[in-house]
Amino acid sequence: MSMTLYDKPECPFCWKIRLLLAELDLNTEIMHYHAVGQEAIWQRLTPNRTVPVLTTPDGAIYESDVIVEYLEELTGRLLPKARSERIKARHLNKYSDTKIGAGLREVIFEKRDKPEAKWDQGRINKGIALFNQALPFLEEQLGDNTFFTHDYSLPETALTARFALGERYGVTIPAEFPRLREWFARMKARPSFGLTKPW
Ligand SMILES: N[C@@H](CCC(=O)N[C@@H](CS)C(=O)NCC(=O)O)C(=O)O
Repeated sequence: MSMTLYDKPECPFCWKIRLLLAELDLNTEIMHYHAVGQEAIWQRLTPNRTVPVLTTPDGAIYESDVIVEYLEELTGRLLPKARSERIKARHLNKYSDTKIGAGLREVIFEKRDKPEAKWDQGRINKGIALFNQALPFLEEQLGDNTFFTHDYSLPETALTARFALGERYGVTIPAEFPRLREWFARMKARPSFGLTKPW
């Protein structure tokens, strides 16, 4: 089956999908959305003008949550089997995009493409504080388990991409969250991380 992912390497939504595709071992062409000759094609595929966009034999999908559901329907291997665990996986995916994303966005948008002398340290500190406030819930949801649900699943892909982008911009998980730190180290050791990281 032929699929193409229109992608921006540092986009957390795209990285989540790249991780899913790598973990599911689905052979997909990865196309930078601004690659020569591709931008107009990508624009025709999405009314939102965002990435990721996945072209599939069933049509183009231009919302990452819809891509996730499609890949689950296709493979049945993406979400946990138990209904309660599926709810947890979906909730954590949303939590990653909203609560974890909110703090990181402040830091990344402030630091990206700006010389350090021009950084607004107040905005950066506010972002880090928001990020840190979102961590106790995740530490509690993880508990002593290897994964957030019984096996590697959607929360792993969503949170790995967010945490790794944060780390790239100097935001790390504080020592008071040891289980989360160990979990993140395990995620970075997986082949899918090396295969999909943008740098
Ligand atoms: N709700 C969308 C959000 C996607 C999104 O915001 N993508 C950003 C990059 S992270 C984007 O495409 N921005 C336009 C651009 O970078 O040109 C989804 O989940 O797919």
